[in-house]
Amino acid sequence: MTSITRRMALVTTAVFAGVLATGALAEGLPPLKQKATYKAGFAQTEMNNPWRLAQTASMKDEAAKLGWQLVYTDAAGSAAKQVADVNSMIAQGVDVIFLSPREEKPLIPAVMAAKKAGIPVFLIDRNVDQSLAKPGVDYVSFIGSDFVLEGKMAGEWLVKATNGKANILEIEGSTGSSPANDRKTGFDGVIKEHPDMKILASQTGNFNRDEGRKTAEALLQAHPEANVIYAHNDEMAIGAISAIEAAGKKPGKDILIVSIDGEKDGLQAIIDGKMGATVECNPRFGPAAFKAAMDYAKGEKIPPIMTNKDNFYDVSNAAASIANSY
Ligand code: GYE
Repeated sequence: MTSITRRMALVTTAVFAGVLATGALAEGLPPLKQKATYKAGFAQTEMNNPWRLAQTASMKDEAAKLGWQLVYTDAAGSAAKQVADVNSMIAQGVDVIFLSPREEKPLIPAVMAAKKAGIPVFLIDRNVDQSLAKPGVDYVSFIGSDFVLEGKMAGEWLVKATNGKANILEIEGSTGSSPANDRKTGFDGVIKEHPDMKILASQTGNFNRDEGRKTAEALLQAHPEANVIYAHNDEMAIGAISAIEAAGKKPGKDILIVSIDGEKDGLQAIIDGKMGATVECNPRFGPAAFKAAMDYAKGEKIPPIMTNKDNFYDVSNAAASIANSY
């Protein structure tokens, strides 16, 4: 190394260290200054189920605990409204945005607009299409569950519970959302490896109890040979239980049910023998989300993907876990 290149290397290191100190990382992520308190935005997708209520409560509680101002919006199930909500947060000059993108593609412009406005974004719980907006580049990080793994765990439980023989109806989450896409990928991948397990039909129930009930009702009528329902969340599984009972069949006996979330009603259905198992998906994001933002402001390197560890519930632990559920 000549003395000039050595000096250039030193300068580069110093500049890099300087950038880190203000909280911006490589590749053009907006910085976050270290301050005593912040104005943060939280753009929620909808508030129509216990999972969402628990998530919002966790975010609001953590903001209050830290003394941060929270600009909270509820997109009421509309991706277009959620884009407008993020744009309004940008206009209000929030320091940082926590976003649960309702769907993978329609929220890309919102992520890009925040980046352009110099506001760091943390995606919590749901992701966007990572070929169009990249963690660590366009947004700081995705914090949430591994949805492919959740689907895989549900599938593996079902293989054991049915000895690899099943006629399955799949009730999908909201179309275009990352948990619906990935929970399908993970589950269907396991089922494909078992020639005596068939997915007879797969249709959305929009992560919603009543829509799940209606979808289950239609699918049960069309496929009387079905003996399993895999629902992408507990709310739709509970809806499916009503549909099964209305059809004069016994949930948990005539039709086995497996789902995802671990909400109180889901665990109760396991205790009651109506549901076989549910994979946990933890909605309590507050502590991890706000800590990630503060670490980012300190200049710490934030992993582009931070995966929550999820539990698994069946008859062996549902009763012991219900008190801590939501
Ligand atoms: O499973 C469901 C909710 O995005 C992971 O959305 C979340 C899912 C959760 O409405 O109940």
